Amino acid sequence: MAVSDEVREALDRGRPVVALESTIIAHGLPRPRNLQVAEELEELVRAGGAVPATVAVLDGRPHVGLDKEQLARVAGESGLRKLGHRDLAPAVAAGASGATTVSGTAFLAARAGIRVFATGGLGGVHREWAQTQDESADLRLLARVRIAVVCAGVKSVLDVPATLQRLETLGVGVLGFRTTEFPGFYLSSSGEPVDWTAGSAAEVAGVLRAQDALGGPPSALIVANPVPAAEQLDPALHDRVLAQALAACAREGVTGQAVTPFLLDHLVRHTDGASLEANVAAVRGNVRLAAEIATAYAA
Ligand code: PSU
Ligand code: MN
Repeated sequence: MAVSDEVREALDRGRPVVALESTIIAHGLPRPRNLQVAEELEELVRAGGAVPATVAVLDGRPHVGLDKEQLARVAGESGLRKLGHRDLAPAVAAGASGATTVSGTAFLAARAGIRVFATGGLGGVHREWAQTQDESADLRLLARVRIAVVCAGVKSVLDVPATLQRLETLGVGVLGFRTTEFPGFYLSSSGEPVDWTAGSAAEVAGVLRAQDALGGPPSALIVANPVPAAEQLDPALHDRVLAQALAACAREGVTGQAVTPFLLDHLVRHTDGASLEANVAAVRGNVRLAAEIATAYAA
């Protein structure tokens, strides 16, 4: 695993580091906007006083912390694979390149010693699970690594109550950030309650320290941070277009890894880009908060 010099030095000195995933860049956002967003997210981490560590696999080598050229490859290279945790070994052995999902990123970042990770929305239990058994590998992996994942909930294309239930079963903690309701990714709320709420980054850092002190088998902490109400997608538009997207997915027989990118892309195209703006707004907020949490934790 190649940990960049800057990230290595920060970790060695106990300075704050925030891991960022690359699937959202390579497969979740349209080009060329994706590269701008990738660069902006790294800048936001720096502005928050932390070091960004974007994670990806390049030519069979897992990287934690990318330079400008490597980031541009992730955003622009065609044929880049989508790598969950289980895909890492085959990709390394084959010398392949790919963007890492939440599960791939959380695994590599935790191995490097990073405690805080920011993304858009987690994967989870898909609607129609009873027929397809499609549950993102994100959930099980997060039950096994000690990392805080700052996200805007799980993507609203999923079955949110079922996903929350699975997180409970798997023993993954969920903390609402200044909210008592689980966020809805493009929407500020999913309408589902959360059991725990934190009011500040310092409070979240306190939970991380408590996890460290308790020890035992590691598990993640989901820090659920809503997109600001002013920047959310119009809920009526969201519900209407999502229903169409799910129908199109079923009609075109899209399955497996392709489902999430298909749905996200459908939403972007059929909301005139409004879902893209809500998605980017959510990720920005998560990255800012992650930098604050990493800073409070390092203090
Ligand atoms: N959040 C976004 N856009 C994305 C994803 C999350 O805003 O593209 C990605 C993440 O990498 C997540 C993955 O891990 O989608 C889940 O894919 P699947 O449902 O196939 O496990
Ligand atoms: Mn899946």
